[in-house]
Amino acid sequence: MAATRLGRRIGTAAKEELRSKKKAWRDSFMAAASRAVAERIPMADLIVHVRDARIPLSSQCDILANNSRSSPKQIIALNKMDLAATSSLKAWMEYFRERNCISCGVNAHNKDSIKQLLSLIQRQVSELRGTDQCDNNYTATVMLIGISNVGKSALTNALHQVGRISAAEKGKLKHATVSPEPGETKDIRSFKIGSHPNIYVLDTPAILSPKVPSVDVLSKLILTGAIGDCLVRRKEVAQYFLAVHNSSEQYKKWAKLSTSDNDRLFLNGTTECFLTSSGLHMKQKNKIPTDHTQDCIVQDVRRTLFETISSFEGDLRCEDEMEALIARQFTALQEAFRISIECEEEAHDKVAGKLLNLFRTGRLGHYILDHLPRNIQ
Ligand SMILES: Nc1nc2c(ncn2[C@@H]2O[C@H](COP(=O)(O)OP(=O)(O)OP(=O)(O)O)[C@@H](O)[C@H]2O)c(=O)[nH]1
Ligand SMILES: [Mg+2]
Repeated sequence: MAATRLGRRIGTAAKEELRSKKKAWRDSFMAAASRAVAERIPMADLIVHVRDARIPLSSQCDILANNSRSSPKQIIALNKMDLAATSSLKAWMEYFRERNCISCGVNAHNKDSIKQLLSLIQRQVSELRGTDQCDNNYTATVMLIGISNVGKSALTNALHQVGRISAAEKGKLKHATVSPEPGETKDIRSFKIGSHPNIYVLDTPAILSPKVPSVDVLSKLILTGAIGDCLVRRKEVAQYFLAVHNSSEQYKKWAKLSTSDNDRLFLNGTTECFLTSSGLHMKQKNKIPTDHTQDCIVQDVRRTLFETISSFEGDLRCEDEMEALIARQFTALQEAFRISIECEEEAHDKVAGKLLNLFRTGRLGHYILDHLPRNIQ
C-alpha cells in the first residue's frame, strides 16, 4: 500500500536522525524523567496508562512491561477518542477486553466522558480498598503515565475539575500545563480528584523508550504528533497523511461541498458567488481572518480533497499514481489555504503545516492508524 510505503519513508528518515542523536536521546530529560516515573510506579495504587486512541498499540509505553512484576493494577485509557473512527475503536476495546485488560475510550475535552473515567477509577479504588471501606482517611494514588502528547495533563486537569466539583471541595483549582507540543510536562505533580476516599492523580512527564521504536511505529508517532516534526520534513509527514486519507473513505462525506468550477464565479476580492439550481447565492468574504474565515478554509480544504480524489482516474493501489495524486493535491491545497508564496518549497511547507494541524485537531476525519492483529479482525 502507498500509505505504508510513505509511512516507512518518514519512519526510516526519523530513525536515521535518531540514531545519529542516540546519545543525546538517552541523556535527555526523557531518560531522567523515565527513571523518576519508574521509581514511583510501585508506590502507586492504580496506573492509568494513557494512550492515543488513533494508535492504541503504537502509543503504548513499555515502561510497564519492564516493571510488570512490581506494577499496580492498570487501566488503559484510549484518549482523544473524538479523533478516532468509532467502529474501529469498538473493535479495539473488544481486543483489550479479550486480553482481560480494563480499558476505556475517553475524550479529555468532554465532561461526560471524564465522569465515566472518574467512576471507573473510583470503582477500581473501591475494589483495592477491600476491607478498609470504613476508613475515612483511606488515600489512593493514581498515576497517569504514557508517551508524550497523549493528553495526560489534559486528563489530569479534567479529572481534578470534575472530581472536586462532585466532591463539593472548595479552594483553588490547580492547573497542569497542556500543550500541542510534545514533552511539555517536566515534573510529577499531584492533583486531588476525590474525597472519602481521598484520591490523588499524579500527572507525569512523558516516557519514551530509550530503544528507538520500529519504523512503522515511528511514522505513526510522528503523524499523530506524539513526536515533534523536527525529525523529518513536514511535507513528507503531510504526504503520508494524504496517502492515509486518500486510501480511506473519509472524502466521500464531503461530496455535498463540491461545486463544479463552471458554477463558481469570483466577482471580486470580497464577494463570492455560487450558481446553484435554486439561483444565485452571494457570500461576503472577510478580508481579515476570523473564525468564520477559518471555517471557510476548512470547508475549502475538504472540498479540494473530495474533488481531487473523485476526479482522479489513476489506480490508487499503485504507489506512483498515489504520489501523482498527492502532488496534484499539494498544488490545489495551496489555493484552498490562501497561500500566495511564489517559492514552491516554502508554499508546500506551509500547506503541510496547515494540513497536519487540521488532521491533528480532527477536522479532516477520524482515523485509527494501527491495524488489529489479524487473528481477531
Ligand atoms: N481532540 C483532543 N485533543 C486532546 C485530548 N486530550 C488532549 N488533547 C490535546 O492534545 C495535546 C496534548 O495534550 P497534553 O495534555 O499536553 O498531553 P501530555 O500527554 O500531557 O503531553 P506531555 O506533557 O508532552 O507528555 C493538547 O493540544 C491537548 O489539547 C482529547 O481527548 N481530544
Ligand atoms: Mg503533560
